Amino acid sequence: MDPDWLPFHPNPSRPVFVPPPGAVDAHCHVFGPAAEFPFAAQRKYTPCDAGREQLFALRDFLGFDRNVIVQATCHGTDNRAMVDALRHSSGRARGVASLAPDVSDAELRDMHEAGVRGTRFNFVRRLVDVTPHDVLESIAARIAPLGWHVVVYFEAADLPGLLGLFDSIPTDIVVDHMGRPDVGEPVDGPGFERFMRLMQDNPRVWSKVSCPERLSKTGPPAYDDVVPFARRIVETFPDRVLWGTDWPHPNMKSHMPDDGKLVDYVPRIATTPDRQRMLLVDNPMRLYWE
Ligand code: 0GY
Repeated sequence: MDPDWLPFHPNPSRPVFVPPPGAVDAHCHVFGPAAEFPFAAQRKYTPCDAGREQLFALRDFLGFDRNVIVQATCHGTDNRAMVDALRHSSGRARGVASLAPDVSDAELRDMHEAGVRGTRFNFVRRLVDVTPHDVLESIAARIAPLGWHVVVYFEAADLPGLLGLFDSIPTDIVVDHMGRPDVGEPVDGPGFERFMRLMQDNPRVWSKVSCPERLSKTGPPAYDDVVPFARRIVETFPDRVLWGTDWPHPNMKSHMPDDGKLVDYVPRIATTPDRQRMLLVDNPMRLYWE
């Protein structure tokens, strides 16, 4: 574990907000345990262990029914820890894999059978080395026939350079953490407008309205400055939004969020029972379980 690594919250509070029945935590990870599932040689960080039992216990404690487990970069393209978690979830978890360009059809079929429904393209340079766009296009073409989608993670400043790639992707595209807006700028400023336009122009683009803890400058537990951004997306595109805890919160250096408080953030961005049900149940079920 890196010397400055912050382990996940050992004792999160019980949320006041009760998620609707069938709620899905649509962005979370497993790390190892390293003794069973070693981290990748090319990783940019070495986290604490955070295995499937701990994830499933948190799911139950927070009042959620299901998880979408996203392959974390510390495991590279070795998806075994994530797939193992899916196989032990009794059908209550789906996965998003990181794929090497030479992944075989048999490996893709195995992953599909375990519950993988997407691949992640990561453009955040502190997390991964650059992969050429033509390689990513060929991976997108491989997973499209399986009915999978592409999850993308990028910094707001990099969006203009990615638009051509996004246009070429034949599947749904799910953007992590609202494209990481600078929440010090106005919600109707040019940076966030560019992201809103991406969703407006391309009906296949979805957004996770997760991770206020990563974006906030005003800080925990309320993350007030992120609320207008997330609420704007939820209200404009209610059927293309997802939410997740991001447990076990890789690379949080300023503080470790209390997962219960993160759940209490949900009704502030999805302010009616209808919107909450779409965000937490209908949308993730359509994308990952249908
Ligand atoms: C997140 C965010 C981060 C890390 C990863 O796969 C990862 O390592 O996604 C980050 O450091 O911003 O969504 O978990």
